[in-house]
Amino acid sequence: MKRKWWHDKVAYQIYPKSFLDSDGDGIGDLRGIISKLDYLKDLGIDIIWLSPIYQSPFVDQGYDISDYYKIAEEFGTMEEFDELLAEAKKREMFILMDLVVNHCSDKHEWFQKALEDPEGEYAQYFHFVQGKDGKEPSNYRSYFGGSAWEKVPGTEKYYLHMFAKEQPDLNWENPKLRDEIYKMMNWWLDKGLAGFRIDAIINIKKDLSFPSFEPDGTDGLASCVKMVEEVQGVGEYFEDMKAHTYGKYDAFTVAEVFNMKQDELPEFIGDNGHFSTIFDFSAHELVQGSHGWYDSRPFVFTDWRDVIFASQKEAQGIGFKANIIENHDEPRGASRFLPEYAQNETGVKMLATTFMFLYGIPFIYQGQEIGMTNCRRSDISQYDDISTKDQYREALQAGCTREKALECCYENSRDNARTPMQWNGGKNAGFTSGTPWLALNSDYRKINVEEQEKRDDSVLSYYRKLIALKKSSEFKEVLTYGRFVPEYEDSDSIFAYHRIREDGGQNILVAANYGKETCEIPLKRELIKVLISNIGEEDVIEREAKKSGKIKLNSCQAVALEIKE
Ligand code: TEU
Repeated sequence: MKRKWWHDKVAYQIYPKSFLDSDGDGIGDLRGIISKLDYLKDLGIDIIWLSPIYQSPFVDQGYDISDYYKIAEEFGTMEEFDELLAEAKKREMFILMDLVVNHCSDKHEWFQKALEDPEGEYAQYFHFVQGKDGKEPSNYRSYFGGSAWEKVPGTEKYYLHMFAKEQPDLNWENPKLRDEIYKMMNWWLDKGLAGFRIDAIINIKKDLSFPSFEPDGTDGLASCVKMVEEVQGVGEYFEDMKAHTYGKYDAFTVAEVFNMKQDELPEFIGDNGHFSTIFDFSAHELVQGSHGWYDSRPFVFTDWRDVIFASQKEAQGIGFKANIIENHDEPRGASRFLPEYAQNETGVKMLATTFMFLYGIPFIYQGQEIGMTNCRRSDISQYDDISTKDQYREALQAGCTREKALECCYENSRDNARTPMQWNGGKNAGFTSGTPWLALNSDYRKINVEEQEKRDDSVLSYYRKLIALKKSSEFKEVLTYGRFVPEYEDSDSIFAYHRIREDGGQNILVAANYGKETCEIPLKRELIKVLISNIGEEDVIEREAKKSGKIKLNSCQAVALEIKE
């Protein structure tokens, strides 16, 4: 495997709308981000991914772009963006923008022109398709519910939108459209962007015959995902895009890829893959219900461990995956992946330990570093997210009570991750001096950055230690390139693995006890050093372990040990 500049980096996702508001309009902004670069540097962050900051009507919170060359007024100006790039560069940090090119906004000039002349040039930028027998061309359900087809006014045609109807899908079959996209990408790369996080990219390839599928719900529709799963040839688009854009730069790309076909991983993230890396969603897919949030599968520790281990082994020797606990589409990991008895600082640190040393590039989502949690709402009107509203409706239609439907939102809503960042225990958690666009999680008086800055035993301090260890000159090599080897798999409460240097130089054992009871694990090799523990003093643990040849792990304890090879 070729070594790349980004292999040993730690990344952080900013959701700009909820990060920090500098001008009191209740919406986070670029100036807020600039003012926190030192905070992120101090945490140990190298790469920052900004969720979309382009001009947008915000129907899907910026994932509906109406001008790819403009910064949303809410967030600031292009001058401020340039300042952000320059300030990041000064600190040797890298900025990624979100590239959303499966679709744009219905307010984008291209779509407006297409509506004006549905037979004209710009209609070819989209999928304007003749209806069948006065109905939609096929029975696709969009990701956000309802048909994926919307009538083009004044015609018998429909346009395709796999997400909201305000997010028309772009027609990648059209070389003119592709050229426009490539021109735009290069324009941003030339500005000094380090690369892109690439949104919903597997969706760009369509089967232009748009076949209908067997309905999979009571609405008589079939998920549009079926078409994505069946269609072949998306890789040709990726190669074309890469050759015309980021392939010419030393750029970093992290793609959001669901529904990859079997055995395609080398094509995606191998040495000459389409992308630098793709997110590992295996833990998130594990709990997904077959219909929606109301039939989500319960979280089972051993299944979770199994899918992560499988994913780690799959990537090894091929390329790097981007590891996540949460993002702006997922609930908080502190609420999802921890049993109730572990939903506290100790448990959150355990989860962080498990995550940080996995093989791959860790992506931390804003607020994860202080252990932010899911947020309870008492009525659906308190949610903003388009997908949450749809899933709530779905749950009611499937016969759930209002309480049960709300519980599903508490457990799954994308708004869980989108509540404002908790900077301090004061008014609006220091996020804004105005009215926040989305209500805060009421736990901010307890969980916030300022309080955790003061404590050496806080989640934040612990994250700093983990990252520093991962990047330390002594352990960087093993924790970046070391082989991943699962350990103690026969236990149903231990999450443990080794990272072993290929040259035999070092062996790190990471072990965490997710169970309720204390347990002891026999050390199969001689202990050299306890590198970190979320409970107790490292040197005390080390002394005891050296004496007994065992490591005692309390409930929710996690350690990283250096052992003899
Ligand atoms: O998400 C793509 C996607 O497939 C989502 O539908 C995902 O499965 C879902 O949000 C999980 O709850 C991306 C963005 O990350 C998301 O925020 C956007 O809404 C979506 O694309 C459309 O741009």
